[in-house]
Amino acid sequence: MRPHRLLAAMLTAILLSSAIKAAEVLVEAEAFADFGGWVLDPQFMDQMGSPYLLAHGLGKPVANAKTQVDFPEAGAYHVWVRAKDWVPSHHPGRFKVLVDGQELAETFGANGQDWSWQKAGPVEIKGKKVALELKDLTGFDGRCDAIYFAANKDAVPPDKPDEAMASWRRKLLGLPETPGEAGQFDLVVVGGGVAGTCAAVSAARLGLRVALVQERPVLGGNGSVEIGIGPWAGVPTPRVDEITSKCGGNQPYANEKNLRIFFNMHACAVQKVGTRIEAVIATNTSTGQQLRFAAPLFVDATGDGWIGYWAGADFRRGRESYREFNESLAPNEADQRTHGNTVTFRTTLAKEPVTFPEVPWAIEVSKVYAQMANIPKKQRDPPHFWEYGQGLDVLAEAEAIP
Ligand SMILES: Cc1cc2nc3c(=O)[nH]c(=O)nc-3n(C[C@H](O)[C@H](O)[C@H](O)COP(=O)(O)OP(=O)(O)OC[C@H]3O[C@@H](n4cnc5c(N)ncnc54)[C@H](O)[C@@H]3O)c2cc1C
Ligand SMILES: [Ca+2]
Repeated sequence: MRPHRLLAAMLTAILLSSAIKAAEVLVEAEAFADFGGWVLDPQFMDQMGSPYLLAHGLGKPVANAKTQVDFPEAGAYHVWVRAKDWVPSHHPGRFKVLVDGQELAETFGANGQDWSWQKAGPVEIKGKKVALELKDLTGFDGRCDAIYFAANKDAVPPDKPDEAMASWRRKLLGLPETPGEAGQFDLVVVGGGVAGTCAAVSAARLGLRVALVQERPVLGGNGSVEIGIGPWAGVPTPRVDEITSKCGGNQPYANEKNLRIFFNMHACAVQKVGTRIEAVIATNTSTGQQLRFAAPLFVDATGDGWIGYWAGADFRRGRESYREFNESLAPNEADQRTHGNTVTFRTTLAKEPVTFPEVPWAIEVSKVYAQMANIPKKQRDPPHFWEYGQGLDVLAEAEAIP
């Protein structure tokens, strides 16, 4: 063999071996083909970095989530699972991972940490098609973000939910760094609650080409079938009712020729020229695919002012001092407090006594509910919900407000 051919062959061998060494596979839990009894939760992707699967079984372990994944090579891989131990004192959200039917020895959601990668394995991957399963052990809200397999034993997945982690995910998932173009619109409405839906439908009927970007699979926001707090004005609102009455399904407004609804798309950033918003970037909550929505006009109907915030608009939150607007009921000093979240629950009367699982980590309802004792009886709502989280940041700490 001539020297340069030998060199080329050696180089190829080195490159091949490093390619095999570097073999790595990222599986997003939200991309599982069959969620079983787990549910997709994309609510906190801006805070913790990605949608995840949640095992919400009210104390009964939910059915396994299952999928099949293509591997580049058979061989030994080190496994990492990103999970959250949501009550470190009790580890209620524990789960297992099965690789080709074999349960890994490690238990996840029990390492005493917030969102973190937990190392497991190594595992021997025998073929190029690998079956994965998430097995819930408790029915108490186990959370799995992703599973990472690396042939290189020194590979460590990024822990901080920042742009570097997002870019690492895109690379491993084979997604482009630059978002695809969603199309050109006259108006982009972000958020498909009552406000966004009414704005989008009205604008489309007035002749604008409208994109409605909604992170959930249905419209309606707080008033949707998912939450159930419909709009109520105390006076008839037939035009709003006509629009919101269609919010339940996933194919509403098929006949509005100027309106395109993009479901399961979570807006996550804006692009600006000077002080003007040029486009909104949104991420698909199952595939991670990103789209760019360009328009001369945008409506921020996210309910929390996210688009304005990302664009750098002035904002304020919390309560101002009574001195600012001369309001007698406002506090002496300004603070960061906001309205908490409402926890709604439904009860039915059983015919005979029923057992209730032990939940030693739960907040005692009687204590919290007792806070309402100061409110005159007539003004109290019926006892089917209470509010929690007033002392917390309802955006940054939303996951701590179950
Ligand atoms: C407990 C409770 C009781 C209430 N009672 C009443 C009442 O009796 N009468 C009444 O009129 N009002 C009531 N309201 C208020 C009413 O629900 C809200 O004012 C109304 O829902 C606000 O509508 P919205 O469209 O602005 O926001 P939302 O309903 O919050 O909708 C925002 C939508 O935007 C989506 N979204 C958010 N961020 C993004 C993003 N980054 N990308 C894509 N989509 C995004 C959300 O998923 C949501 O679907 C109540 C609210 C609560 C919480
Ligand atoms: Ca994920």
